[in-house]
Amino acid sequence: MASSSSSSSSALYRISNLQNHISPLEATNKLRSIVKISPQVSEALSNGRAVVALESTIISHGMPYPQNLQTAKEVESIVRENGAVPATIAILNGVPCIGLNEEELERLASLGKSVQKTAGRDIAYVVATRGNGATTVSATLFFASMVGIQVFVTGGIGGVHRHANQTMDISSDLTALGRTPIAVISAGVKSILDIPKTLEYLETQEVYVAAYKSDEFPAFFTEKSGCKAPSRVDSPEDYANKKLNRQAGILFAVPIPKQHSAAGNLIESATQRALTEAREQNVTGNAETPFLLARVNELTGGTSLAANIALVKNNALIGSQIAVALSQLTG
Ligand code: PSU
Ligand code: MN
Repeated sequence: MASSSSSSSSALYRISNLQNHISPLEATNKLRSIVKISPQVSEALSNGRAVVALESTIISHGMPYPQNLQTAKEVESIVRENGAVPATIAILNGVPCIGLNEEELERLASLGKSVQKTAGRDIAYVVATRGNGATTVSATLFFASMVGIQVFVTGGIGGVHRHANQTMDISSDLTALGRTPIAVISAGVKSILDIPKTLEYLETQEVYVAAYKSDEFPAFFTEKSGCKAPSRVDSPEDYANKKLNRQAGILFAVPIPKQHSAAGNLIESATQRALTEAREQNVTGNAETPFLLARVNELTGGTSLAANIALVKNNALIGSQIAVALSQLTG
């Protein structure tokens, strides 16, 4: 009893040290001093080689074990095959890690949802309590930008939830994108979210949004969302050139490969059902996205997971090409 209360008060002390009683700049420097960068990522960054950041919530909360581990490894291989260095980001025993080794990746994947889903606002808590944290897009952006990574690949970003006018549920991914000059490669935004409102919010946050080889913004499982993309890019080099002129966040939306978009309608109807169930079971807040992803996968008999894996790998391919094109322009 005594030891647990003293450990929780020392955890609180560490949080206040990280967050409240020192300036934001000091807090960032403190975090910087405890971040562990893998030797490969560190070497690439100091030599101006292409590095691609990868988030870890998609591993712990976005996919079941062992497909999550398999996908994480394959995504890293695709990045390497295309001339860039992968940097999967997570917090392990309170240490923010930029670049995981095989054992660390395995640990994260097998711990699954028992790892804390860590958005930007949760970083200090997870570090101070020496927890394991899987970083969402917002937290991954924070660490990637801290070490100077310019490109970040994921599956789908968080956005404005349906019924946000009642719940106010708007992912911090969007505000993080607005202030972090990193290119995020995603397959657009899932239809579990309100796509038109998400695009409006991205505009408010001054995020540059482009679709790859398409005039329409993609909806993750399907190539089209019914929303026009704010702009269009037709090659990684074209994109790299545009990126150089920007100081705010960038969302680069790559449509799912054709052969995997066929199941789009099936997945859409499962999504509608899962959304109704979430309402009925009162699933809200940061539990909503993982609930919907898992339920849609069950309802589609694994079809949505296969499509999810395919699009993440495709994003890794395009993202690596962008990272290489960028490093050639700047390096
Ligand atoms: N969308 C997906 N798969 C995911 C996520 C979103 O298709 O794994 C994860 C990402 O890590 C994203 C986070 O940053 O969910 C957003 O969560 P929230 O909606 O609670 O902000
Ligand atoms: Mn939310």
